[in-house]
Amino acid sequence: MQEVITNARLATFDHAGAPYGLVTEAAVAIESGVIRWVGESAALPEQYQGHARTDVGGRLVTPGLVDCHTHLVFGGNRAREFEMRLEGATYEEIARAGGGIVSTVAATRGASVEELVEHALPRVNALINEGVTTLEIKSGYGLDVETEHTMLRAARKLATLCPVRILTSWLGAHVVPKEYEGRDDAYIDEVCIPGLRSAHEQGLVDAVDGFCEGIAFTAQQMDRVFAAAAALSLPVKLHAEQLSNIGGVQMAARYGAISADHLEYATEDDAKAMAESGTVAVLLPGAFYFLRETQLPPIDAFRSHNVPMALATDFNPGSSPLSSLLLAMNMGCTLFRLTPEEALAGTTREGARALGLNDCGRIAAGLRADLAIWDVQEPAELSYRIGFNPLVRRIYAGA
Ligand code: DI6
Ligand code: FE
Repeated sequence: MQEVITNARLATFDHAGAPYGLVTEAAVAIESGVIRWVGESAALPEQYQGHARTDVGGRLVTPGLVDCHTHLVFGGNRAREFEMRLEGATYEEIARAGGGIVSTVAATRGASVEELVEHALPRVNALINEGVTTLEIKSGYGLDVETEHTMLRAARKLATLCPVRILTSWLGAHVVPKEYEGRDDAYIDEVCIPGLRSAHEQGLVDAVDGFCEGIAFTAQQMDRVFAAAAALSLPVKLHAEQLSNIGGVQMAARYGAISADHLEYATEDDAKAMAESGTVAVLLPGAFYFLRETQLPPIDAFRSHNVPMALATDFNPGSSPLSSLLLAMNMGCTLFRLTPEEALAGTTREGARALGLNDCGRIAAGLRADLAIWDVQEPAELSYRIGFNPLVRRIYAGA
C-alpha cells in the first residue's frame, strides 16, 4: 500500500515551534503501513511523486488518537447505581455497601470470552469511529485468576477483530473481592500476584496497574504487586490519589511508573516526583464529571514541573461510562482548563507516551501510519464542539 496525502493541515506534534507542530499545505507519504515522509507538498521528494494521491482539501490531519486508560471489557452495567447516587448515595458509600466495582465483578464472573467480546465490541467501535487507533484495556472485574485471564483474552481477541491496536493492563489489584473481605494481603499473595505471573506466561499482559485508594489497596500493598511486576520486567502504572491522597504517586514514582492516573488529590510534591521519574499524568475528566468531584488535579504543578499530561476516557461502568475521547477533550478544557493544544497532545503524543509507545502519537517519518482526517480547519475545533464527530477518515497502519 502506497499513498500520498496532500493539501493537508498537519498537527504533527513533532515540529517544535508551531503550536500543535502544525505544518500547512503539507503532504504525508505512506508505504507499507509506515509514514515515510512528512513536509510541505511543494517539497515532496521525487520517489513519492508516482504514488496514488489523496487531496484532503486543506482539512486537518492528526495522529490517530490514543485512549490510554479504559476498563471497557466488563459484564452488566451500573445504571441502578447511577440512580442511587441521584438519590443521595456517594460512590464510596455504594462501594463500601458491597456495590460498585464488586457488582460489576458479579456480572463479569461466568461470562465467556465470546460474551465479553460481544459486549465490548460496540464500545471499541465507538472509539474507532472517533479516530482512535490505539487503546488500552484493563482487567479488574474478575478478581479471581480465571476471570481476570478471561478479561485479558477478550481484550486480545478484540484486537484481532477490530482495526485498532490494543494494549492490556493487569488490574488484579482493583478491589478486594467478597470472598477475601478483611484479608486484603491474602488476596494480593494468593490471587493477584500468582494470577499476574500466569497471565504474563500466557502473553496476556503488557503492563501492571492497581487501584491505590481508601476503598481499594494501600501503597504498601501496591508496592508488593509492583515488585512482582518488576521481576517480570513489566511496566507499571497506578490509579493514584483519585478520591484521597494515600501516597500512591510517591510509591509509583519510585518504580519509574509509566503513568499515574486520576490524580485529583495529588500535590505539588507528587508532581515533582513524577517529573523526576518520567511518569505521565493521565487526566480522566469523565470520572471527575460523573462523580461530581470538585477537587481539581494540580494541573499548574504538572505544567511548571514539565510533567507530560495525557487525557483518556477511563471508560468503565461505574465512574466514567464515557465512550467519546472527543468529549473527554472538551471536558479536559472546560473542567480542568487544559488548552485545546494540551487536550489534543494528551490524546496523541502523551497518550502514546503513557503507554510506553514511541512509534505512534505523532506524525513523523518512521512512525506507524496511524492518522485521523477531520472535516475541520483548526485543531481547537476538536475540543470545542460537544457531541459532534467531524471524522472524515481514519488511517490505521496505512489502510
Ligand atoms: N478507578 C476508577 O475510576 C474506576 N476504577 C478505578 O480504579 C472505577 C471502576 C468502577 O467503578 O467500576
Ligand atoms: Fe480507571
